[in-house]
Amino acid sequence: MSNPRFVMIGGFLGAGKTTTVARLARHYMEQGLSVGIVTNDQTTDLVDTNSLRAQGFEVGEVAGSCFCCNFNALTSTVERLGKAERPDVIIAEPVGSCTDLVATVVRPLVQIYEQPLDVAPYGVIIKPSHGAKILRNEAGAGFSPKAAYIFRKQIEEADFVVINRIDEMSADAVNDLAQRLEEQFPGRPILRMSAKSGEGFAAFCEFLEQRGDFGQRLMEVDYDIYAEGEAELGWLNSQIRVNSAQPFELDDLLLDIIRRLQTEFSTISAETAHLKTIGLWEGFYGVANLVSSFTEPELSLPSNCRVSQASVVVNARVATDPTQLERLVREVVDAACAALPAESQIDTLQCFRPGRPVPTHRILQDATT
Ligand SMILES: Nc1nc2c(ncn2[C@@H]2O[C@H](COP(=O)(O)OP(=O)(O)O)[C@@H](O)[C@H]2O)c(=O)[nH]1
Ligand SMILES: [Mg+2]
Repeated sequence: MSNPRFVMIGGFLGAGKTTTVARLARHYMEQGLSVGIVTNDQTTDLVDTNSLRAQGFEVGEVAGSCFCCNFNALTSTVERLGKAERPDVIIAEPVGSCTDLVATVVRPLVQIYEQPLDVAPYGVIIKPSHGAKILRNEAGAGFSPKAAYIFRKQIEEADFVVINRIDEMSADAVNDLAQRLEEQFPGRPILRMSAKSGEGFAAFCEFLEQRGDFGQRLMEVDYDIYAEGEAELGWLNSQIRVNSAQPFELDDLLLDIIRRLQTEFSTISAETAHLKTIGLWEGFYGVANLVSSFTEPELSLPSNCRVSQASVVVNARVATDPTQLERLVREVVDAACAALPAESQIDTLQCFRPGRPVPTHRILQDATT
């Protein structure tokens, strides 16, 4: 039997990684392959894990630190995937604020990990609303120069780059972005895709099938800038129980929470990297997202369901102080539930700035050099 294919999909917060992971998992399963997914976050209660599980995928989660800083948690989670035997394909989604993943995850998997994996080329997905500003060197682009540094490092180490969300863009805007990528990061193949509509997805899958000299780019990373860039974001995960005497539209509540948060953050001029929420009730689920301060909230996966109870998970990555972030999320959840009217009970809430990344391994040389 051949070794499991390991596909890691990188990209900044809100770029479209989870949407791509779900589409890719479905694509492999339609070919009769078994698939296991590994999600990752700085803490527990991750919307992505809930959403991918609700969609019926087998998901292992590394929570509490990123793949790079807890490499052994990644490999032990990979080993727990699959029932009787290892899955044919393992798809991994790292934390969106991580970089240096080739040195800290890809090479250690190839060179140190004792269970052989067939590691696919590493693709990095770009959210145009975020990437275009940074690549145009616009003032104030990408939260801060340090966060923009992380975005640039993500592209620098990629085997290939994917411009996502082309369904929303003019051909000129896509070409402009591609040209800037080519000029600033020469030599990386650039794909154009909509993870949502599926346009360009076949070419993406084809690229992932390639074998060759991937994961070879040597990259300097200033861990001080990287750590400070990550720490500029307030990070919040929370799980809430909602109960109402009268049935309510679950999707309306999810969108209302996101809309109210967007308003609060814009009032205090705090830039949003990604807000996401999932509502779950007896096999039904809905997901709402906001991927920047300058776009509209959207219902990414509608539940189309009226409920009187739900479990709601909220994840926020916003350039603001964690104390303020926690206060605003608590107020917004209260207000959105009171408006139904429904009672809300926050069961868990973690809010912090990500700590300095300290990778378990950092291999700067390819095995062949
Ligand atoms: N219009 C459009 N929206 C997308 C596309 N890919 C992802 N999204 C939306 O962008 C938001 C963030 O996507 P997600 O996959 O969670 O990003 P991640 O943070 O990188 O995992 C969700 O609302 C998705 O529905 C796309 O190709 N086009
Ligand atoms: Mg995700």
